[in-house]
Amino acid sequence: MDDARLKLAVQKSGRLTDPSLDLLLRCGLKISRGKDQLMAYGENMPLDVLFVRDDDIPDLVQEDVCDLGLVGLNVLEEKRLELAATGAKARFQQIRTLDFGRCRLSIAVPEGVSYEGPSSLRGKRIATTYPFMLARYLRERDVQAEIVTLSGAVEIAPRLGRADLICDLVSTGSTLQANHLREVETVLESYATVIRTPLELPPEKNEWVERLLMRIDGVQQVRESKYIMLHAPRSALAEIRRLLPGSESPTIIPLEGFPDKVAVHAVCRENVFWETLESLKKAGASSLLVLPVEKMLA
Ligand code: PRT
Ligand code: ZN
Repeated sequence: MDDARLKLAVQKSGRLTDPSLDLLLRCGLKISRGKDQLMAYGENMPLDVLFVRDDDIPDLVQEDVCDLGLVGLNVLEEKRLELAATGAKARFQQIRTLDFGRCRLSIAVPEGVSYEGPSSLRGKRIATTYPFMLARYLRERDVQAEIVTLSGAVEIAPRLGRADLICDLVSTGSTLQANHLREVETVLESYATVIRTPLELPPEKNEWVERLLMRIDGVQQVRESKYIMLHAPRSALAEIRRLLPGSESPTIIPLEGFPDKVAVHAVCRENVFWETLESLKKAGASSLLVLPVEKMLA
């Protein structure tokens, strides 16, 4: 491997793969990736992408095989606790929160089973693939229960008689519903993150890390941001500025032939909903136009 190039670990095939590659693409990275290849070469940045199982990403980064990794907070937290149990400390550093991979680690009970808070978990068998996080959750609530560690298919454990309830990742909730389970507690709110090696990198590599992070920030801001244009009576400007969601300093442009009117252009760092447009119109705005933002660099 070429040590002068950054190594970034990404999930090989799973829920984080497409959004991770999409993010890198939007950051301007061009990679050539053959099918089933473990590594892709960055053609226009000194950065290579390694495709691995998500569970391996924290170790690859803390063992300095990779400089950076994109991985779920759920995997990171579990790894941190697993290391802590052996007296070790996680060496990877979480440096960004990403806007995809959202899910929660939740406790769910079979439909029809009563639940009155964490004390209802006492003495129960709970199936999970996250034993360390579940153990911490129970410990913090002073609840003794049996943790049944599985490697997958947690949602069917109660039906198979292997557990009374489960602790698993949920996003839409449809898997729980299909398995007649009811979500009762959230153990962790999770999302994808960027992690990096604790090692100090040579200046050229570090510069690329900074550049990549700046682009990631830009991509994430842009996803939510909108460019809004409207006409407004000068007298309504204060109210209109107040209504523009998440915009700092709008540009005010005089309108030729209309001394009482101006054009307002602003970047809104939040989504602009129909309700906002309706409020703006009510405040006197007209000719409203909302455009997506393509790129942004602070
Ligand atoms: O092979 P590898 O180990 O790399 O993949 P994996 O099977 O461990 O992970 P994968 O691809 O399922 O998930 C990768 C990461 O995506 C997770 O670590 C989370 O950070 C994130 N993520 C986001 C999710 C979900 N949403 C999610 N819903 N991971 C898993 N699920 C599963 C959940 O376990 C359950 O089986 O989806 C099912 C529930 O989904 P809903 O939509 O029906 O609620
Ligand atoms: Zn995994």
